[in-house]
Amino acid sequence: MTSVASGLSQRLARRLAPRGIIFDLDGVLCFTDRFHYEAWLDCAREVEAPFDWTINDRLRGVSRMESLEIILEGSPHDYSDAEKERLATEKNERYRALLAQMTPEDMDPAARAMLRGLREAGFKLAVGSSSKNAPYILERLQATDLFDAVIDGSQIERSKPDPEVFLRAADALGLEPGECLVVEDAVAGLEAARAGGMACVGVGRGAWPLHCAPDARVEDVSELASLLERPGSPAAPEAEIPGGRTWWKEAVVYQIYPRSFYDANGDGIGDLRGIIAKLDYLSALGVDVVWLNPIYRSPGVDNGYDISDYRSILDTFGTMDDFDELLAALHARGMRLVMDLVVNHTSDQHPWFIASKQNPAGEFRDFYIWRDPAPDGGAPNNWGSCFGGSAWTFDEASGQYYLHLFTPEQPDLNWENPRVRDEVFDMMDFWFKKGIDGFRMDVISLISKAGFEDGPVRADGLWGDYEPQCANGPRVHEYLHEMHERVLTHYDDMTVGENAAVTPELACLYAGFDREELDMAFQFELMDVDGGESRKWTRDWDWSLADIKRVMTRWQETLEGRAWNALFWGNHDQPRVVSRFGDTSTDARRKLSAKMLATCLYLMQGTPYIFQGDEIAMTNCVFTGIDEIDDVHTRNAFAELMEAGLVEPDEMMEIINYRSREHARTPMPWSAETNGGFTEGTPWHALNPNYDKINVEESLADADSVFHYYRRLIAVRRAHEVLVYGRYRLIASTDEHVYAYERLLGGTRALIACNFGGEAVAFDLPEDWTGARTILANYGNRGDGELRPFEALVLICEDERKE
Ligand code: TEU
Ligand code: CA
Repeated sequence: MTSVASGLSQRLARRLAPRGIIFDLDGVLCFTDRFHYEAWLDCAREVEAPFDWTINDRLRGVSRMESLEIILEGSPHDYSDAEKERLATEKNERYRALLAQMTPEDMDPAARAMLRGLREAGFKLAVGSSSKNAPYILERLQATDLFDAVIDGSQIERSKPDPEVFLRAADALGLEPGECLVVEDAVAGLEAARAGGMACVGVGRGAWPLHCAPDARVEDVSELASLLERPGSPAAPEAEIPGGRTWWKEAVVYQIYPRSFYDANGDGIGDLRGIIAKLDYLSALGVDVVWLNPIYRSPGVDNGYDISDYRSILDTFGTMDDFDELLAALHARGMRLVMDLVVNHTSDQHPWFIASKQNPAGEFRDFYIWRDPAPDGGAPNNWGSCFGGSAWTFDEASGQYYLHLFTPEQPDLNWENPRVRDEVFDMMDFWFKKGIDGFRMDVISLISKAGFEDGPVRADGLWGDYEPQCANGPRVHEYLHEMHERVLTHYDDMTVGENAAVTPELACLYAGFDREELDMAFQFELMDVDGGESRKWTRDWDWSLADIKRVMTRWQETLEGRAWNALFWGNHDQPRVVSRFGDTSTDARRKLSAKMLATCLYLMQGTPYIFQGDEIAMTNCVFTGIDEIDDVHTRNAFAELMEAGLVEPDEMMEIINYRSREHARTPMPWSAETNGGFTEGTPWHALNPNYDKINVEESLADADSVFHYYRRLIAVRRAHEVLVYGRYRLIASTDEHVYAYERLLGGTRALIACNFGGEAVAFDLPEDWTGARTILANYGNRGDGELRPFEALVLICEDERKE
């Protein structure tokens, strides 16, 4: 039995190579809830207290005497200690009598098979239960023989959360506590494991407080097999992992656009309590990190990217208490929180800007970028704003222009001013001290400007391009390094920059392992393969797989060993991925292609980012008029291009229906009910009309859904270190339909093969792959000599390759 740990979550793998596994019995290997329920019901009747399943749920993992106290809270009578003793004893007797009803069928055959498999693989197994009934239950289940040792309540003096029971079990197996892994469903059990210095796996969807958060989670105990399987592939030594192992490299991020996620108070707008209400959903998906689009106070000209107070929550989204609760609830589930940091610009309603504008001689003037008019009285240069019109707005009172790369309501901060940096860094500290886990940094590559000369005229012929003088400017690395020194280095955080115009070489500067700037950089070359930003509002949107392969391979190869990728197919600024690069012509194709796209990208080297709704393969809408569009970028572009006579209205709608970021912002459909169950009120934005068919409820109910595939994809990535840290190698590089690549780490290799086309194509596995094991397949199996339409396959092999 070699290095079983390699199959565990990396966090766990680092902690130990388990030789023994200690199982809690009740709630993990069998369920005795209904017997407890019946026994307590009798007791409650006797003491004339109410009793139902909700009360019964509260008794889970709670000692017998404490349970009795909870029930007695509802009783009109008082009981002496002796009577309480009698009541508890009688409950126990009834319970034990009821246990006689248990049969071997009360243990899931998959769990039984898993236990046998683990023993064959050389693990020593024990049961560690605080219940005196454990041996009897095992006997009823005919499961006693599956274990090398059983420690039950009669053998210990102190029950969980005291570690005694697990320490005794380890001892009985002849192992050190550090060599054992505990499998538990209850908080007290996880606390006991932690107190005993053992690693632990949490079973079920429980919300575990951080102090005892399990090292790995499974929904059902039988899934433990896939966590522990695969002897023979040693986790790579630390030295083989450039930049080392970190939690954010292993994590999967889920992006929430709060306005459109879930509305808890019926005002039609998503909110923080709405997110809290859906955390079990995220936990079931298996994501590790949530990134929230801006939730700060804002006039909402650009849906939150115009911030007027960095330290307050927008009323519409809730209160700071709601925020604290959300953060604690995420942490309790072992998830982390990343906030949006928007510091290239503020809102024009931010007190700094109000002061800056009001008083040209005052201390805040220099917080922003003011310039005198050009000699002709016009704007200082020809730069156009990203969101239409000039990038300069004139202020009558002072006779100067201020710079805004986005709307006039988003004036750019002057990072040259050290006081601006002090304020930003202080504000970051404020959020870190609250306990957040990182930042996604909005257009961070634009914060250092230089030159202020006219830029080359853009493709639309209307304005000059600010990018050559604003993107990746001369002091940007100095600023980020300062941010790292003064803030980031003090926290175990993750940071990802949104980097306009970043090349792989530049990403190695922003996010190089040895640079002390950011952890990752979002690149936009992939988003640009269909004409993306540079030719944004055109119909020229052809793309080819060759372009995708070229872009992604260059990023993978250039960053290898030097920096870390951020992998995304879409976000709140992009149309829906399945409409863009997949096939939505039939439901079957939509699902297959969505699964294929996720497999192809998320198993490359880098941290995957899932945009809300992509896990159920939401699609673009068909908008019929500009009045259906809320987004300021799309609306301004429409107005400007129309006025310049550059496009016709029909053509513009066609372009919007392909490209607009509006598609990403329609509310999340939770069910087929009115308004997709997103709100009980009137939604701030119409839902995609296909919500009756494409919604979360449907996806959860269908075992073959895109959601469940994403769940497996995430679990597979978590279980195989090669899929996180392995080197990327493109194969079949000239194939026009198939994107295939390998990942290599130590003696382990994985193969990912995806057919991007709607026709079956011939595809022979490379020779040394034919015997490999399939670990994920969107058709559920492997075809022969071909890849079917939109097929995705993932194979793994642990033999040392003969090269
Ligand atoms: O986006 C920056 C950015 O590159 C956008 O101009 C993007 O190209 C555009 O949204 C596509 O329509 C960031 C935020 O992600 C975006 O939501 C904000 O509107 C923008 O910054 C300004 O803060
Ligand atoms: Ca609301």
